[in-house]
Amino acid sequence: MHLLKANYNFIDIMTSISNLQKARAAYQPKLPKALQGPVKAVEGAATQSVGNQAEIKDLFPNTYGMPVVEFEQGTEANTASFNIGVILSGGQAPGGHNVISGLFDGIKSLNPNNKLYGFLMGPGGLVDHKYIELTPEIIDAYRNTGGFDIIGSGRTKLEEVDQFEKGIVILRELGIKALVIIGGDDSNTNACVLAEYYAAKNYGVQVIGCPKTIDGDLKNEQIEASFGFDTACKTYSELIGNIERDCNSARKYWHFIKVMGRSASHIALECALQTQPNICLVSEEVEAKEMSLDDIVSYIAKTVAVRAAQGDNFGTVIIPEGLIEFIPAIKKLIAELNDVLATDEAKAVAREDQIEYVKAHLSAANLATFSSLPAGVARQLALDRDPHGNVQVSLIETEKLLSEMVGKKLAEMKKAGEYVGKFSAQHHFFGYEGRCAAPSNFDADYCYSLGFNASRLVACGKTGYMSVIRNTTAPAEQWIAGGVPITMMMNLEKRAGKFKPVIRKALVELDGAPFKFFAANREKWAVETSYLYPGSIQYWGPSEVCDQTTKTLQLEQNK
Ligand code: FBP
Repeated sequence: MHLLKANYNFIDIMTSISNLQKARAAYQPKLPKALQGPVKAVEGAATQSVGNQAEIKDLFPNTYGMPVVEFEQGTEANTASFNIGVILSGGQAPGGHNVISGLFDGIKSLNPNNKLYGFLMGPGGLVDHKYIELTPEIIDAYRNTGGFDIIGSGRTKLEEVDQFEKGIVILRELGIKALVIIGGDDSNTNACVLAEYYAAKNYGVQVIGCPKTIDGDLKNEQIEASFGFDTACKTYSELIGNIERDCNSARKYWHFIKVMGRSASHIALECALQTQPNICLVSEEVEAKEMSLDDIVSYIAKTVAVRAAQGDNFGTVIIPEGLIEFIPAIKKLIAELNDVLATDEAKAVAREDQIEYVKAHLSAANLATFSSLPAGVARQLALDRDPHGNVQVSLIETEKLLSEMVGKKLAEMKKAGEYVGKFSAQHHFFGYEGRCAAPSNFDADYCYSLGFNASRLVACGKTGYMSVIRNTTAPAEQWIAGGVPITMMMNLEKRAGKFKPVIRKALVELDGAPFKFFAANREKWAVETSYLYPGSIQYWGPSEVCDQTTKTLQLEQNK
């Protein structure tokens, strides 16, 4: 089997694999009927961006307004041979290997001489010319497995002309006709910029995106779900269910469980729907209700007190990773910090002096918020950003911050005679545990279809498109395959102090069916112990167990 070594060399070594892996390797992912043979591309009407139409049109003159494409069964299959490059970008998400194996099988079915090259460790591999050819042997070793280790991933932001020009050198050298970028909203925004640049320069290289992220926030009218969300949520929900059972057995701890999702609370909400905890915070609601940190703490403390009054000194709280950024006062602070940190003067300040620099440049109101935060949290907000400028919320221990504050609030309530009970907390953070899990049947099929479909978008000459599979609560045979222009998903947003074209992130909609279902049940779940134990992902067995989609998707599609 081929493994990626730390020095990025691929070597042949026979390693043993688990029995489950062996059995799973034989799984043949399902494809929509339209992709099972030759395809015909049916084009819809011209499209528009979701916002700032005039500005996005000006910025993307060559890739704006293109039609949505849907594939139907066609008659012609073979094409002249071509080569493809593929990049895995950003955080890992279950099913990435299946996107690549679907892409591989897709191009081979068009012409067996077609080749697939994988750029190593993310977009940086394209710029630095680090790649491997993905052979049938390598592909077979990674079918239906979790992880991105087939070629590795990275967060290099592709945005400079110099990077695009370095990229075209290696793309030409390898005879690559199209580049497939598998990534989240930021990476697909960059894919769109790259597609526009190569189109403007007439370089003859197409760029296609694939919607990835466990966070579930790359979705819209055309994209029903980003891949990996299904498996990651099922993995976290299994663990949360196990904790709930332990909690209900020992009856002595409150478990504070933070789950990933940098910005949107889709993961927290889906896990709540699967496990019915006592409390689940939803960042989007915190923002809409303009709740302060103290409001959130009081809300949790009151529930603890109500349960304690009935003799239940235990419970579970799910906390979305991005919560802190949605508390209005902190959101305002982060917006100003972004502007303060964006100047050349700020960039030149030595790291050890940055906190003082920031404090000296904040407005009085934001300085007060900044100073009220625990030092570690303030530091994370002010200093550590990823290459896309995002606050690294996975490093902020919100679960501990909240439980400490709840403990203090309960002590005050005890003094005031408003609480009688014991409060002892345990903390968990589920993020990395789920990002490389072996894909569920849904993600295995969905990802394979997304990759296979990308090969058809390339074959029909598309660039600046996202590979899209719809109707996903129906059996895979009935899924609808096609492509959507990435410009259609864009609007202007402020990033690092400047307005930039970006794909609009999908946050939890408070008037959407998943949140409404949760809101209608949460009071009961808070007081009663209504835990649900979803158990581990099953690959074989009754279809209602193995092929179930997320509750979010079911509720959104009214199933
Ligand atoms: P993507 O948006 O790139 O898919 O990554 C999502 C995510 O897993 C978030 O949930 C989390 O906040 C972040 O990545 C962690 O980043 P890192 O992998 O760099 O620690």
